[in-house]
Amino acid sequence: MKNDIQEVAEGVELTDGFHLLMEALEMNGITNIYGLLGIPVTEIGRMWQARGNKFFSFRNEQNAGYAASVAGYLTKKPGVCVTVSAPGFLNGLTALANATTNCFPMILISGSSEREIVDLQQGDYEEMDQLNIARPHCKASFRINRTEDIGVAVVRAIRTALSGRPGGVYLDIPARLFSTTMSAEEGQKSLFVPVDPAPAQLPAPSAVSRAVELIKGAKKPLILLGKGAAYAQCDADIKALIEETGIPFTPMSMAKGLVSDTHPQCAAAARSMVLQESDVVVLIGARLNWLLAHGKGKTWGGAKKFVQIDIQANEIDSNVPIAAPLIGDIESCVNALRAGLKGMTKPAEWMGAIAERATGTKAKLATKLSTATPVMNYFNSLGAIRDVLKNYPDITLVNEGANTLDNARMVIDQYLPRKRVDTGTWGVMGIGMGSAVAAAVETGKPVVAICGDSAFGFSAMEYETITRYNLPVTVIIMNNGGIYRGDEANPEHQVSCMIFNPKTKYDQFSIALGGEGVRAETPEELTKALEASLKSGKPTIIDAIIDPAAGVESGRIGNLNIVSTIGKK
Ligand code: FYN
Ligand code: ADP
Ligand code: MG
Repeated sequence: MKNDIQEVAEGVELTDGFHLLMEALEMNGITNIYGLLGIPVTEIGRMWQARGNKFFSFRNEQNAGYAASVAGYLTKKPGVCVTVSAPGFLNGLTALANATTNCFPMILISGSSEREIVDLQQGDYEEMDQLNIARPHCKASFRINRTEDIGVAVVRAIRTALSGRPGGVYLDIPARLFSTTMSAEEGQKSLFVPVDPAPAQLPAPSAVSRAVELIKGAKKPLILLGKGAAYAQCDADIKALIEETGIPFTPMSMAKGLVSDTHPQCAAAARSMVLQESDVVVLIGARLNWLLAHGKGKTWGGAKKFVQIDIQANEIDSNVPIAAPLIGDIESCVNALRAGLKGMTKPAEWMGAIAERATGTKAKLATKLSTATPVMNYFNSLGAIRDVLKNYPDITLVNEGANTLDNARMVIDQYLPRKRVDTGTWGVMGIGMGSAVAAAVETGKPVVAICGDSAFGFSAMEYETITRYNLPVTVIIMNNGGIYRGDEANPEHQVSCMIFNPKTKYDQFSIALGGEGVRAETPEELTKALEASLKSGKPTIIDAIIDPAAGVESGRIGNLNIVSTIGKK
């Protein structure tokens, strides 16, 4: 980019902050940036594209940030999001915090106001002390003050995001730095690529033997796969551990498909039984947080011992005592276990009992999926979707909502690793369109997003981002006209706080934004619309009309929905 580099009288070729930042990112293999441009980062977008890279320009930074975090999860390289200062930064920060919570590697780069004005609170354009605001919400918050530090800062951000437990990093760049110049030759020398930014971490042999003994002595062992295991990209090793030991496994939501949901050892359809009855549970990249009832209580039934594989040492004992912690990277730990467990007797009887329960549950569900109703419910609509998606195992499924999420997780099988992106550790709504963009961009394959009508609303305008980039994304909106349900009565002279305008037509919304739009009122219409959309590869919204009375308050986590103890006054 010779044009952008100024020549000065002395004849020293100069570079500036913009160029050094872009070169540092390129040198480290970053080709896609997700973001939203404006003062002071606008130039980055144009120049990044002119250099032959991709800049995906969003309508709200939160969604660009979700896209970057999902790119990080899918590729094991930090996803990069660029925003303007103050409000843009704050929007992006939500996604950075979500990335950190989910252990997704991501770097948020925001332009900021000048230090001398911010620090004296003199009132700059979009003034905000971004560096300190970001700090508690990510793994590290760095500011670059000198052009010669851009290279080291980018490397530090990458290593921090990727090493140990992955997560988010904030990189603060005061506006003036972007145009500050230095010698191009010196600048070039300041850039580098980190050696081994996510090093293997081997478990101690004594820790391995402890875990091996515990597993060998189990009568009813269980392997629980989390999204950390999916992220680790050692899919074949995990499958081998499962098959060599004959231990049943059950996946957490985003680990579905890491080993196929249709694998004979998959215990997902006997979930409550295996959590309760197992005696030794091997957690692989899954935390005993709220999603697992903190490892205790009636979900977990009688006494049991845990083996926990995690890279983060202080995750151990965070909720219940862990009998055999295995600290290290998942690939090394899984292979160490495989070596120690070679020739182990397979728990055939236990596996048989689970298979029997799973067959029964699946048969029960099958009846629900095929029941004809005047208006679609969650089961017959999702059943229709499931039957189509069976033929497209390599699409990425994005899923958000309450009932939509819980029922789709139960009904729709995943066959391949990292093909399901959902609301994650926080159970956050609004990840839909950002995740869909990233999944389409990073995998180069089609995406189907199944969203509740409420959940879709959080990122709906990014549907224009999808049509603008002509991404092969089908959005199925499970339209029941409200949050949880769409049939709540209006209080006198008011509109209920739980419902939406029943005249909303999401298929028309799609057409208005340059996509295809189809309304589906029956499972047959839904099947036809989804098949056509996957065939066409065009951005499409299918407005799936669901019975307003079909939903359940808070889906399957109604127990978390606090209600007044004294009732209505
Ligand atoms: C699973 N199941 C099946 C199958 N797979 N039945 C038949 N066939 C198949 N293939 C059964 C399984 O045995 C369970 O029944 C039930 O379906 C649900 O399975 P799931 O989803 O694995 O288990 P559960 O208990 O719902 O999981 C707990 C959870 C999960 C907390 C991990 O609910 C979750 O990830 N929730 C996120 C919720 C969220 O973020 N919501 C946002 C809400 S927003 P049983 O064995 O009978 O239990 C604001 O409201
Ligand atoms: P889920 O929600 O699917 O249960 P979590 O996000 O709770 O999964 O847990 C993921 C866990 O995986 C985190 O504790 C994280 O430290 C761990 N983890 C992520 N990547 C690796 C890795 N490569 N090796 C070991 N542990 C990892
Ligand atoms: Mg709804």
